[in-house]
Amino acid sequence: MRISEVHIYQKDLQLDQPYTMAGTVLHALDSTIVKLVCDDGLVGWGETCPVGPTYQPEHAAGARAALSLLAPAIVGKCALTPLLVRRHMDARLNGHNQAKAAIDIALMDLIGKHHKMRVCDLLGGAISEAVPSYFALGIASPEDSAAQAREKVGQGFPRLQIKCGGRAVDEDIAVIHKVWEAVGNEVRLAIDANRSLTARDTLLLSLSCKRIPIVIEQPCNTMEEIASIRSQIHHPVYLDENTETVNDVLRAISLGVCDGFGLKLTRLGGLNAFTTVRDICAARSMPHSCDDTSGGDIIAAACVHAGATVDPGLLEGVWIGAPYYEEHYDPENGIQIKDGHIDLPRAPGLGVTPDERRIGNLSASFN
Ligand code: 0XW
Ligand code: MG
Repeated sequence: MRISEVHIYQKDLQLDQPYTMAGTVLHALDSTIVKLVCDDGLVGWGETCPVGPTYQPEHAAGARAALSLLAPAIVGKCALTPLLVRRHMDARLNGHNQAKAAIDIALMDLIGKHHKMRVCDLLGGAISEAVPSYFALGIASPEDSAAQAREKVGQGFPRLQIKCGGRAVDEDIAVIHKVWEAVGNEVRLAIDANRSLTARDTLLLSLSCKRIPIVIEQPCNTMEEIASIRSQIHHPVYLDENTETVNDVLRAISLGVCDGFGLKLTRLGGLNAFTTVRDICAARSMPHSCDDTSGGDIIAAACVHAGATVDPGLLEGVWIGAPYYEEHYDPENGIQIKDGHIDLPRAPGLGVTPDERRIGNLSASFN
């Protein structure tokens, strides 16, 4: 079963309301969709969608440029051997995990369809048929954050992530107290500074919120800054943006820099790299999420399949973009959150079938 065609699409996903993180306001997301066609007619889908150009080093147009370089290296290769395809891609282009991930995901979709197995089963087997999700509250005032937190608890989310940073740390501290007053122990809480706090402000925040059970996600820009204050922080610390490779995860665990991770499938290189990290985390009992930076039904399905294979005691949830925009590529089996949880798709492969009228503009094709 050889790859005979590679098609790359660009899709703008319009957000229902601005998505805010420290120092960033986004109104739309630029997603890249990959369609692989094999010589037997089977089709596999992949997707990669950064959350704006400043969240991590890769950006959307860069992913498409990288994919255009990679596509000729994979045409004619066997779709059933993703490790070998990965080696062909690495021989053509160093790094660019985010682009390679879209191909890796499309291959797993193809392999699942070929064997009539779901992707979760190819990754070792689903532990349950639904995974917990979590909601990210954007940067807002204490009152608005508390009101939205109540609303999301009412919708059944078992975990909330509160964005902070990019403003006076006093405001972040006020938000955390107000949200805690509003929801208390009804929901698990994390705060996420998306690299924006100084070590000083991280310490002030942790001290001022000492009695509130929060996880502090990616407070500072570098692993070194976090390591320097780690022993003085009163809360569990998770890394997110600093885990760009499998080796970063190994380094963070071996240096004792963190207590868990916010993991992104495409940043690590796709489903196969994620399962490596999943198993490393399990070996050290490290909790983690199973997210991606953003995107539509294809990447959401990949995250749900991967998340379903994680030890539930370690899974911090599967974040998907669906609550922030209404569009679905697959009008019938689009990935959605119900009662704070996401059902695993039932069909083989990823279990989503994009309507090609909904996946944006063709940007390049190779055969
Ligand atoms: C909440 N997320 C999973 C979605 C956005 O991409 C940011 C990200 C995070 O945790 O940083
Ligand atoms: Mg994060």
